[in-house]
This record gives sequence, structure tokens and C-alpha cells, in this order.
Amino acid sequence: AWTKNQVKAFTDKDGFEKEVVRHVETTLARSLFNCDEGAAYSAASLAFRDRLITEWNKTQQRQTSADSKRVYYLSLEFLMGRALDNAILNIGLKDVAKDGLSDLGFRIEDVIEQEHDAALGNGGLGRLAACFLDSLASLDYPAWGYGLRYRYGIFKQEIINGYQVEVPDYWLDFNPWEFPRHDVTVDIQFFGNVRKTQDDNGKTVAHWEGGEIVTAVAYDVPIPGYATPSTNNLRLWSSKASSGEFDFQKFNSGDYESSVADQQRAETISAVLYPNDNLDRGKELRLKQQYFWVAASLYDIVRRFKKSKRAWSEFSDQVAIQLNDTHPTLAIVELQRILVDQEGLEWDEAWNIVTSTFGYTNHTVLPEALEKWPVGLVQHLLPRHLQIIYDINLFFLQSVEKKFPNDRDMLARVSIIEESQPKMVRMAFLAIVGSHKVNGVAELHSDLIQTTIFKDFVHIFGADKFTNVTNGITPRRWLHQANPRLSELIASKTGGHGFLKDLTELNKLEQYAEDKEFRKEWAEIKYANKVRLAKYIKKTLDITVNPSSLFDVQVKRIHEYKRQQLNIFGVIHRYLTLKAMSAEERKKQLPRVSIFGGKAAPGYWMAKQIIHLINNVGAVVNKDPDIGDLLKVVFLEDYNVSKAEMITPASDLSEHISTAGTEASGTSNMKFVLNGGLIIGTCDGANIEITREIGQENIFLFGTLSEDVEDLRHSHTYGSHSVDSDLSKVFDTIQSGKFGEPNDFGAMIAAVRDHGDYYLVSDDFQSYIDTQKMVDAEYRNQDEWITKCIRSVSRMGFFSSDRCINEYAEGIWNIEPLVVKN
Ligand code: 26Q
Repeated sequence: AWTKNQVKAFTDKDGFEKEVVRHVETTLARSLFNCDEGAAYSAASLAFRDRLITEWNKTQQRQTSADSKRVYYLSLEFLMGRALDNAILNIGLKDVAKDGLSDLGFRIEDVIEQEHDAALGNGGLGRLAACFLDSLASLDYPAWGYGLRYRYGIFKQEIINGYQVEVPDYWLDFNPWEFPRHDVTVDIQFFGNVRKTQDDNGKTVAHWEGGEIVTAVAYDVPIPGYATPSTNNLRLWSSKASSGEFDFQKFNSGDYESSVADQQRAETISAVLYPNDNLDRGKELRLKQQYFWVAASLYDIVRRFKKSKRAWSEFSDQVAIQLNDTHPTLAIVELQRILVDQEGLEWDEAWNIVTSTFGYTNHTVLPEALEKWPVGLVQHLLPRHLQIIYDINLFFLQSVEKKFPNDRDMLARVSIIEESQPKMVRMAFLAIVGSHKVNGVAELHSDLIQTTIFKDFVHIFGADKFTNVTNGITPRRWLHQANPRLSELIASKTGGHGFLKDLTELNKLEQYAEDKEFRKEWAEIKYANKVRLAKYIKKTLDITVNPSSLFDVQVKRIHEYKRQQLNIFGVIHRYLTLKAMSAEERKKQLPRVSIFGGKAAPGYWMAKQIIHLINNVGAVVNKDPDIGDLLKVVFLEDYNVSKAEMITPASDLSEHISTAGTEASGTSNMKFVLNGGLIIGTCDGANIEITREIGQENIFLFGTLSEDVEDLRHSHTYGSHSVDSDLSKVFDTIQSGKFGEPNDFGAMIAAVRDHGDYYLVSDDFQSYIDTQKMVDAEYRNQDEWITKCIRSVSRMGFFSSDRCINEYAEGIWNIEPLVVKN
């Protein structure tokens, strides 16, 4: 019920207040007298949402009349976090909102805090999608995001007796940021059979018939660009029972109960986000989610294209579709089906359109994360799609055979169908064959996929099909919003907030790296951010930490490859070292707070053991009177985007210590450096490029190089694997029962000592400890330390998601910004 005329876009405090009051009194039907912070949040959000929708409408009209090419970003995850502060800042009305809310009796910080995170993602991949949406809008690209509207996002984590407990995240209670579009629906078919007929020209036509129908309903979320009126759309699909013939028949025959059951089964599809990060668990419902979302999105995209009345041959001039990992790979098959079965195009013509439309981004080389689906399951759920997959594979293998005659091994290796028991569809191979570009997310990662898991495909398609686009982060959320004081300080020295639009302007800071006064202001802001985190730790965990200590942070999903176990073993080693010292010696040591946070996938037992150990170590260390401030160990509950916004600016040192070659890129490494923290890390993912940009003197690198990992692993299996002696002492202490029931951690120790140490914890332990010693030494020289931080920030321009999106736009999508004329 909004039209252009109804909503007056406010520009000042009075206009904003009027809108807030109007929403409190009418939309929320409350009186101003019982307007609490929650209601103030809702009303302020509705006021800003209305404003965004006005611009959203204009943006869509502009794109339609310009008839420009659009990019569609298909992602099963969008880890958006909070929307209100972001909308206020991107529109540029922080002062208006602040003063307006203050007039109404509220502090803006408290109002912003009311918002529940939109947590429709697991970790890096989902947050990357959210950063990309921000950049696409900020750079005026015509772009849509397509995802699923999960009723439950990633679970809420509670720590009870040191263990992770998962609590459902019901977040849709009241969400002012979405617009239900009950008129935008798509019926999605599952199961059924394929019947083939001949048309008048003797051509075979496939008819997919029967099965069941589930309806997709669109929910639109406006995405504001920063300092531009461009407002893009994120369309999320929600599932509901179809109101078509099937249901009516049941009602009419009095089968009310089974009709209700149908409804619940339909709603199950968009009920919950799978909480696995970098792990594929082949559940039928997950495949249903994928097809449901892909089919609805493609229907929408094709519908929009058809309105333009262009020829099919122009499809990829108008449409680019990016696949965020293999999760939307069925889109390739679905578009081929639409073109061949429904639009009557010849196979080859259709396939040319398909392959010139799609791009595929790979986010992992971990074998356990590469998606595969049993052929039988695909056959049952999507019978026509399996036929098309077989045909795609047949034509592909024929072309391979032509190019590499008599290489049967090659054919078996690259086949989209794995000839295992049961047979499996290899989604990554399907995504490669159906796309015109395949990219990794950091240089090392892109090199690795081209030389290992996708090597054969480089030979088949040529190296040009494969490329790198190093990840980036949006400086709007991760600097301006998360660290407003630092953003202001930078603005005061670089001539305004231009760096938020062109992050390379940060290089103007370099001249102040050794400026005494500037360093002082810089240090004060870091200290204030640490005080805020210390207060939060006190409030939530009742642990007192000294903000003058070195804050050492590792926050990310808990995974063996990310090696939180290496970190906690290092903490135990530090504790033992401190305990062994005389009181005199201890006084000379540098106080440190080790801060952990992150969720374990509910079914990932070892990751949960790691959380348990961290908490148990904290319980012992934090109350040891010999230790005091010298070491505190903190596990922050329920790490999410809004907590990251508080934690990131408070770090002195953050840890990015994955086994070399396992972390595709990492993006929190970029966030921490951008916020004036240094990092300790391995030569992995984007750490390598961060080092190149900021200088190796400004980063603490350690550990095995990726090219040596395989040999080292091999030597563990076939040689004698001796565990580092300091690490052995750590194990002995754990097994003495110092940190609780030693059996609890037996498997964690055995993984290193007895089962081949796949992640090379033992190999890297000594260099990790030595590097941490260097950190201590360097932190003592605060002037030097801050200089390093300033220099690093000044050289971080490359890691803006704006740069990243421009690379996709030019190298993969072939789209241009739609410039807004005033
Ligand atoms: C697959 C099949 C079934 C169920 C779940 C999944 C699944 C879900 C999520 C597989 C993988 C993911 C997430 C992967 C991910 O977050 N990867 C990270 O992507 C970041 C952005 O590119 C990188 O910075 C990280 O290095 C990478 O780990």
C-alpha cells in the first residue's frame, strides 16, 4: 500500500520524527506514551524502509527503461546482519536519525541494538554475498540477489557447562525490512514422470508431468547503496502449499487432514538454513531447497527477459547469473530445460545461451565440502533434470574424447557422473561445464583449483575459462559502521569520507604513520573500542579483563582446518610457561586476553570438543591467582555479524592460522587489518595478498607453506611422526585432568599424535609459539606497533568489495553501472 505520492521522503529531523510518530500510532497501533525501545526501533525502521522503497521504485524504473544488462547473484546464504544502522549511514542521515530519536527520548545506539540480526548464512560465503550486495548498489550496478527466506537462520549458540547448545533462531516475528509480494508467486514442481512425444516436425518433446507442486512467494528486501540513490533488490523465496487443483480435490473429498499435512510439508522447504559450513551432508530436503529456489529465481529472470520482447539469442546480453558456489548449480539444468522443453529451442542453441549466461565461483578445495548428489535421488525428485544432466555429460564427454582421443582415464576423471556405488552427480563439474567463467576467491586458491581439483578442466577448456577474483569487504559496514570514531579520524586526515567510495584513498594516511599526535588519537580509539569489548565480556561472562592487555582474537566458524586447536594449545603452553616462572619473572610478562568465538556445526563432534576445551581452559586460567591479568581466556557466545562489528575494532592481534592451502580466502583477516589490528597467520588464502599489500614487516607469518603440505602429510603416514616436545607437555597437562575429564579430549590429542595429524598442528606448533613471542616483544613498543597499524590500514584499499565487484563486472558479467543523472 505504498505509492510514490503517499510517502514523502523526509530529509530533516522534523520530517523523520513525523514519520516515526505516524508509524508508532498507525502501523504499530500504539500510543506514543507506551512506545518502548522496541517500538522505536520498529517505527524508525519503517520510516527508513519507506524512504528506501521510494528509491527502490525509481531504481527499478531506471533499469527497465534503460533496458540494461542485469546481474543476478544466486546464493543460498545472505548473512546480512542488522539493517537499520546500515540504511541510515548509506542514506547519510545519521545525524537526522540521532537527533530525531533523541527528541523522542531515545539514544540511537539503544534503538539500533533492538534489531535482531538477519542471519541467513553460515559464515564467509554468506557474508561475502552480503558485502557484494552493498557494493553492487553503491556502485550503481543493475543487480538482484536471489535467496531463500528461511524461517530459521543459523542457530543461536549458548554455552552451557562449557558445551555448545543450539537454540532455534526464530527471527521473522516482526521484520520491517521485507515486503511480502503475495502477487509474485511461482509454482514449483517436484517428482513425477517424463513422457516423450514427437511434434509435427518429428522432433522429440519431453513433458514433465505429475508429482507435486509447491508455491514460491517472493519477499523483497531493499538494498541501499552508499551515497547514491540506487537501491537494489534482494528477493527471497518462501515456500507454501500450492492453492492449485491438487488441494481443492482433497478438500472436496473431505481429506482435510492430509491437506494440512501437505501444507506443512510445503512450508518445510524454506523452514531452516542448513548449519554446515564447508561440509556437504547429502540430505534430500537440501536438494529440494536448492531446486525450489533456483526454479523460482529462473522463472522470475526469464519472465523479466521476455517482457523486453528480445530474441533468445540476446539473453546473455541482458542477463548474467553468478553461482555462489555449487549450491545453485541446478540453475544451469533448469535454464536448459526451459529453453528446450518450454521454449522449443534446439539443444545447441540453448546450450550456447546457458553457458554464456552463467559464472561459477568456487569457495573451497576441501574434499568434504564438494557437493555430490546420488543419481537415484535426483532421478526421483527431478526426473527430467537427470535426463538433461546425462545429455549435458554425453555431449561434454564426446567433446573431450575428440580432443583427447583414447584417454579413457580422463573421461572417467572428468565425467559429471561419478561411477561409484551409488553413482553420484558431481555438482562442481556440472557448474564448470555449464559456465563461461570459473573463479576462485584469492590468488593461491585460484591457483590451487586450477592445478589440483579442476586441473583436467583447464586442459579441456583452456586457462582463459579460469580466473581469480580476490574477495573483498564493504568498508561501509566494516569501517564506517563498525568503527565510527576511526572512520571520522581517517576522514579528518584524508579530506572527508571519500575513502568509503574509493578505499585506495586510505593511502593518504601513510604520511601520518609516524605522526605523534595522530598516533595518540589512533591509540585512544583502539583503547576505547577495547574498553567497550571488556565491558561486554564483564556483562555477559563476568570475566574481568584489563583493556591494556593485548587482545588476541580468533572469531570464525569452528573447524579443524581453521585450527582453533592450535590456538588453544598455544594458550595452554603460555599458561604452563607463566606457571613455571618466579613471581619476579612473571611481573615482566605482557598481559594478554585470548578471545575466541564461533559456532560449530551441530553434527561436527570434534569442533564441539574444541569449544569445550577452550571453555575448560578458561575456567582454570581465569581464576588462577598466580596468573591474574597476565592471561585471560574468553569464549564469546553466539558470534554473529553484529557481534563482529563490536569485536573487530577491539582487536590488537587476530588469528588466521589455517593449514596452508585450506582456507580459500578468509575475509575477517581483511576486516581486522582495516580496523587497525595486526594479524598472525599462515601463508594461506588472502593472507598472502594482504602481506603483499601491507608489507611483510607488518604481519606475523608462520608455518608450513602450501606446497610442502602434501609431502609433510605423507611423511606422517609413512614415517615416524614425532610430536613437538612443548606440544607434548601441553598434551600431558590435558591428560593429567587439569582441564576436566581428560577422556573428553582424547580424540583431539589422538588426531595429532596418533592419526596422522592431517592439519599439521604439530609441525606448525613451534613456529607458532616463536611467532607469538615476537608479537609480545613488538607489542611492548607501542609507538612502533601503532605505526604498523596505521601503515597497514593505509595500504588496505585493494580489499574493498567495490574493487572485487568491479572485477566481476568487467571480467565475468560484462555489465556497467547505470549512472544516476540528477
Ligand atoms: C554444501 C552442501 C550441503 C550443505 C551445506 C553445504 C555448504 C554450506 C556452506 C558448503 C559450504 C558452505 C560455506 C562455505 C564457505 O563459507 N566458504 C568460505 O567462503 C569465503 C568467501 O569466499 C572464504 O573467504 C572462506 O575461505 C571459505 O571457507
